[in-house]
Amino acid sequence: MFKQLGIYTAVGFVALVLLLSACSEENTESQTDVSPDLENAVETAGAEEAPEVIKPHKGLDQEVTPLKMERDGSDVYIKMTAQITDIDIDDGDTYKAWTFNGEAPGPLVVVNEGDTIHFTLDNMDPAIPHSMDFHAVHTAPDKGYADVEPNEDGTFVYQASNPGVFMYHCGTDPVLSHIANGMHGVIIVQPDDGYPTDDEVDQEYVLIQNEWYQYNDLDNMTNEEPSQVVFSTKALHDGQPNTNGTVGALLDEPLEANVGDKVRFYINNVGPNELSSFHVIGTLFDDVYIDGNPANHQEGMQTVGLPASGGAVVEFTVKEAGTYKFVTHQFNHVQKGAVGKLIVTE
Ligand SMILES: [Cu+2]
Repeated sequence: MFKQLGIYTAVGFVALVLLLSACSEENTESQTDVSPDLENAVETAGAEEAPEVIKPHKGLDQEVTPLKMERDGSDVYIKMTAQITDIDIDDGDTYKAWTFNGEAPGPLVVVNEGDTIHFTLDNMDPAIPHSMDFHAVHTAPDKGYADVEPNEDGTFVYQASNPGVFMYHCGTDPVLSHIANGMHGVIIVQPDDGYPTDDEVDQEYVLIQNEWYQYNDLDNMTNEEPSQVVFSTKALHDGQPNTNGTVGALLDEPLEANVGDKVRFYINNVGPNELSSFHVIGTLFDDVYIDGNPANHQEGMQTVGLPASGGAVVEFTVKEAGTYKFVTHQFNHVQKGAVGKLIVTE
């Protein structure tokens, strides 16, 4: 309590110093007049506020665990892990992420409409509980999304009765910490009768938008702008790239198509906080299925709005060779990394 008060007092001092210096641009004396005590307070505030790796996570970097999935008729048995794994989120910026299976976003899950999911979460985190909230299912959340304690596992059963491109995330309190630290991903529930445009599609990819904040800093996650906003892709077909949410990931490993192709993106904005205004520069979407449900068919859209956790299937035709960048049209987020490219060749 007193320690917290100390931090707030120190933060207050910092704010005061900043305010004073801003208010008196020409009066540089006021900056040089800062007393040694105040300088110490500034340093202390910086040190106290430094984002912290929680103790049992220090030095922990658990290897990526492949997703396990087996099918028996319409019963699918999915096993995933909660684990602590270093993720490169930017050049020289490694984040000791809380993850599913060591990826952030977590691995892509694809099931069919009507499947019964038997889901097991193996919590390899030695310190804190985790859980799984699939947006694709109906369940009593206190049971179906219940916490799994450290070094234990839990199994949950539910049905994927709606088609779509859904978010999944850890739902353990505080949810914001768990999502923003990396515990999010996408589950695609393939529609029974497919999409009306299935026959027209030549290339299809999965894209996910997410944000990063200061490390494990709930106050920053709650009150501040994201440090990075990024796109990643998850391999839907063999040979496709599979990336984490790293700045530049889809500039370094661009998606590919040929002139005349109809391209489909399964997209989801896993947030946790920001909206996405998804747009592909140089084309517009012939067909859009909001949340990936064939019933939500729209045509001729320039930009598709994705609320936090919202998904869509978007389809467009590339008529000329070139480099087509995809962005969120909230360009402040492009400055923070939310851009990738599709290279179209003859
Ligand atoms: Cu969690």
